[in-house]
Amino acid sequence: MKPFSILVCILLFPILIWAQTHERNLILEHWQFRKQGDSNWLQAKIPGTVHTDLFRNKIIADPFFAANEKQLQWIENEDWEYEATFTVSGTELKNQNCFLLFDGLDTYAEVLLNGKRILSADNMFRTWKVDVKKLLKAGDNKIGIVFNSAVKKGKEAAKKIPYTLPGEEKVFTRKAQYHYGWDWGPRFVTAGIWKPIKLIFWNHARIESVEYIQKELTTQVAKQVFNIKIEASDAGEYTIKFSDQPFVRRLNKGLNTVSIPIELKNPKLWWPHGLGVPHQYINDFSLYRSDTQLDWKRLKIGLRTIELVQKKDLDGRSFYFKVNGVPVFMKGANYIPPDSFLPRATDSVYRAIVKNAKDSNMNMLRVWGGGVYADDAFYDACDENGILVWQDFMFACAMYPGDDAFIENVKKEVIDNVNRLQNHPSIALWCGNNENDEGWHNWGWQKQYKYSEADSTTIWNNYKKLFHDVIPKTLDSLVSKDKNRYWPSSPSIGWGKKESLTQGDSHYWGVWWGKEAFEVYETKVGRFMSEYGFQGMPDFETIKAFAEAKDLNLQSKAVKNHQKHLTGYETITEYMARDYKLPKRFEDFIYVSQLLQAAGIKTAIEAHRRAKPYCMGTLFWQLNDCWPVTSWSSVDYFGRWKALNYQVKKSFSNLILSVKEEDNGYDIYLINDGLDAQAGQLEVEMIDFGGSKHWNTITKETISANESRKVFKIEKDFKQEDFRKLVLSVKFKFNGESVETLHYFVKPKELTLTKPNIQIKKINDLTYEISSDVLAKNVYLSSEPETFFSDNYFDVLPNQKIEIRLSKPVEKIETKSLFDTIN
Ligand code: BMA
Repeated sequence: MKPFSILVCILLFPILIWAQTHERNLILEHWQFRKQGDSNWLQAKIPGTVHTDLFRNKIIADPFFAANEKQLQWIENEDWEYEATFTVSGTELKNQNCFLLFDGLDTYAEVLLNGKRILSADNMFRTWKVDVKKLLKAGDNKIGIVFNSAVKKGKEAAKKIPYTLPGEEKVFTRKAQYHYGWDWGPRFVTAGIWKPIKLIFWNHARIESVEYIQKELTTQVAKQVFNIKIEASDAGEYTIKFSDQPFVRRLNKGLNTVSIPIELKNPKLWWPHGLGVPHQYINDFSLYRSDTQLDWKRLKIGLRTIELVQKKDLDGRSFYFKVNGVPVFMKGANYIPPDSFLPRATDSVYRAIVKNAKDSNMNMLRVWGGGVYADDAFYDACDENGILVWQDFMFACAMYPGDDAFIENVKKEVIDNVNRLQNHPSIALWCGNNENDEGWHNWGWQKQYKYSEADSTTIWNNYKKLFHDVIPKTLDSLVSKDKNRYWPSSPSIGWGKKESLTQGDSHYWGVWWGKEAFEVYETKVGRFMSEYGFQGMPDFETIKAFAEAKDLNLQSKAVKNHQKHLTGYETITEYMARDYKLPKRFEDFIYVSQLLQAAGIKTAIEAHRRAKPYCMGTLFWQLNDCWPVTSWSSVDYFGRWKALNYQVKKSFSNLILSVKEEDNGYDIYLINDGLDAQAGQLEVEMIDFGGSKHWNTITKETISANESRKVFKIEKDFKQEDFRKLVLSVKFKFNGESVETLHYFVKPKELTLTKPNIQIKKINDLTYEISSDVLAKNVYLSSEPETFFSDNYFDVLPNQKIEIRLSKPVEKIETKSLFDTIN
C-alpha cells in the first residue's frame, strides 16, 4: 500500500465505522458464573453450559466418565448466574442504532444490562434481539444473565393443568428434549449461553435477511426473486447492488422488503449426492446510501426442484421425493445432536458428520425432533455435499400443551428457524414431530395416565392445533410454494397397523423393540422407511475413554450406565445368540455386537431397496451419538465407524447386488439408483472356504436407470453340498467397474470356520493388500489411534486380494476375524 492510501484509510476509518453496520461478539469478553446464592465467581467459557463450566473449574468430574452422570443431577435444580463487563467506545456510541442479538439462550434467562432488565427468554430455539442504544454507556457496561432451573420451571407449569402429559415436565419447556435423557443419551438438563451474543451497531439502514424464491426452473432458465428485508432508521433513497447491478429504491422508516428478480440462463442444477454435482451459486448483496456501503450479505443457493409425491395407487399411496424431475430413492439415517453439551460441537464436528454421511453414500439425513435445529455449519455442509434434509420441528415422543403462551412461543420459534433454514437447497421436508401421533394412538398413554374423555379430547385437540394448524400455517406465511412441503408427524401411522406399510412414512420397530427376527424386515417394507434400527456397541477405544480397565465388562456400573435402553444388553445378547456363538471376552463381544448390528441393518436396507419403486426411502436409526454409548448409531461419539457404517457404505452404493433366499431358490437382484442403464456380465460362483469352486455360471445382464430388478434365479438343487462350508460369490462387471456380494447359506454360528492365515502386504505407506489362505470372516483391522481404513470388518475369500487404503502411515496393523471369537 502506498503511504497516501494509508493516510486516506486512517482518515476514513472513523467515518467507515460510523457508517457501516458492524458487529462485536460478546463471547470474547471475560465471563464469569456462579450458582445463585454463592459468593464466589468462577471463570466461564461462552458459548457454553453450566456443566462444562463446572467441569473446567474442576468443581465436578467429567460428566461422561463412568457413572458420574448420576452424581450430577443436582445441577439441573439450581439457578445459575453469568456476567461479563464489556467496554463500549465513544465512537461506537455515536452509531444511530445498536442492539444485542442473542443467538441462543438455554433456556429460562433473565438478562440485565447495566442493572436494567432487558429480556426474559424462555425458548432455547429462538433468537432474541434487544435495542440497547439508550442503555449503553461509554466505558464499562455490565451484562448479567440469570438462568432459572428448567426442571423447576417445567414442574411449576405442569402443576397448572389437571392431568399429566406424556413427556411430563419437559414438554412445557422449549428446550432440547434429549437433555432430559433418552434411550441413547444421558440426562444433563443444561443451562447457559449456548450460542454467541452479538452487539451490533448500524446507521441509516441494515440488511436484516435475504430470502430466496425460485419462481421457475428449467434447464434453460432459472427465474428467481430475492426478497431483501431492510430495516431503516432513516427514510430515503438507497441502492442495493447485486453483482454490480444497482437497484435504487426508496425505503421507509422501519422494515422494508425489496424484491429483486434475477433471471439466469442455462442454470447449473443442484443434485443430491450420487446423482450429480450439488452446484451452488453465490449471491452477494450490498446496501448503499449515496456512495457509502452500509451493509452486505452473502447468500449461497442451489437450484433444484423438489416434490413429495403422494399418489393413490393399487396398494395405497406413494411417498417419494422427485428432485429435478427424477424420482430419487432416499438413502440415509436419522441424525441426533452431536453432543449432550452442544456448544462443544465445533463446525468441524458438523462437517465431519455430514462427510461421514456422504462417504457412506447417503443422500438424506433426518434431523430428528427430540434434539435441536442444527447449527448453520450442518446445513452448509449438507448443501455442499448434496445431502438432503428431512427437518423435524423439535417435538418428540410426547404430547405438548396448547395454552396461548406456549403456542405463541412455538410460533416465534418456527419463524426464527424456518427463516434461518429456508434458503438451504438441502431442506427437502418440514415435519411436525417425531412419533407424537404414533405415541398417542399406539403406546397406551390414555390408560397409563388414566385420562378422562374430556382430558383426552383436550390433549388431542392441542395436538391438532399445533401440528395441523399453527405450525403449517406459520410455515405457509414464511415460505414460498417451492419450499412448502410439510408432513405433520413421522411416522404417520404406527408400526402395528397394516396401513403403515402402504402409505406415508414408516418407523419399523418390530425388530429390536418387538424382538422379531431380522428376516422380518424383508416382509415389513413400507413406502418410505424413516426409522428402524438395531444397537451395536461402540469401538473398544471409545469404551476405554469412559471406563477404567477393571470396568471393562458388561456388569460394571460404568458400562451399564452407557447403555440407556432398559434391556439393551439383554436384547443384543438375545439376538446374538440366535446368529453367533456368544464370545467370552468383552472385546470380542463388542466386535460381534457390531457384526450383528451390521448384518441386521443390511437385511433391512437391501429389502427396502429391492422393493423400489414401491419403497422409495430408507433412513436407519441412527447416524451418530451425543456421548460415548452403546446405541443404534453407525458412527460413535468420537467419529469412529462401527461395522454398520462400513456395511452401509456398501449397501447404499448406487449399484448393488442383493441375494434373497426364497423357498425354491436364491433370487439375485440388481439395484441401480444411478441415472444411466448398465449392461454387463453377471458371474455367480459357489465356492467352499478353502477356495474350491463347486459351481459357477456367467450371464449377460442389463439394468435400467433407477431400477431394481430380479435378474437371475438359482434353483435349490444342490443336494449333496455341505452348506456350512460354502459361500455364493456374485459379481456384476460393467463399464470397467465391478460390484460384488457374498451370500452365506447358514447363520454365522453354523459356519465351519478354520483358522485363517491373514497376510498383510504393504504396497505403499497408505495402501495395503489383505489376503488369506482360507475364508477369513469379518476381518477387523486396527492400528494406532484414529487410523481410518477404507474398509473394515470385510470377508476375505481364499485367492482374493483386498486393497485397503489408510488415512495415515502406521507402524503396525493388527487383525482379528470371527474365528478368533469362538476359540
Ligand atoms: C425411535 C426414535 C427415538 C428412539 C429410537 C430408539 O423411535 O424416534 O425416540 O431413540 O426410536 O428407541
